Amino acid sequence: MKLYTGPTTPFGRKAGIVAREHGIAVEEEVCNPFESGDLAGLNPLKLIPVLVLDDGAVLHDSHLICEYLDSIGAGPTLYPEAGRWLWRTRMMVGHGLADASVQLRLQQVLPEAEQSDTLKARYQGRMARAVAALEKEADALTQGAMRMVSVVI
Ligand SMILES: N[C@@H](CCC(=O)N[C@@H](CS)C(=O)NCC(=O)O)C(=O)O
Repeated sequence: MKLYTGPTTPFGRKAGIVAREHGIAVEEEVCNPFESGDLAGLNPLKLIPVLVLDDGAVLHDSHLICEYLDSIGAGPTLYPEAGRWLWRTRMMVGHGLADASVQLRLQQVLPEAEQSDTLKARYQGRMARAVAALEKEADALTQGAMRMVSVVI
């Protein structure tokens, strides 16, 4: 199977980690979502990561890709039942942190006249609150069996 990903995407990185944790061979195809026209044919949202299975089926969004890889992987699941609503909520804080950092960077690379100070401040505030919240619980979240929350943060 082939994972369309990029050198700086936190979402593609997450999918690659899950594949490696489970010993699943995945060919990585580096793709720039801002340039590659082919990507829209695989994912109408034109976002990476995208996973193309050996039978040609296409999965997109890192949440779905990670759960799929976990479901076919060998070894312990990264989605254990114990405490799942709590740790999955914290995982979403980590995901939102990554998303805000991507959005902030997208603002910063726009021509200056097109950048929004309001949006940049909103993303920076979200990131600061997410880091502070995760920092408080970092030890508890990363102790014991490896779970997706550790992969994300
Ligand atoms: N919810 C999606 C987010 C994917 C996403 O935002 N990917 C970024 C790269 S980090 C992208 O492809 N951006 C292209 C764009 O914004 O046009 C996921 O978790 O896979």
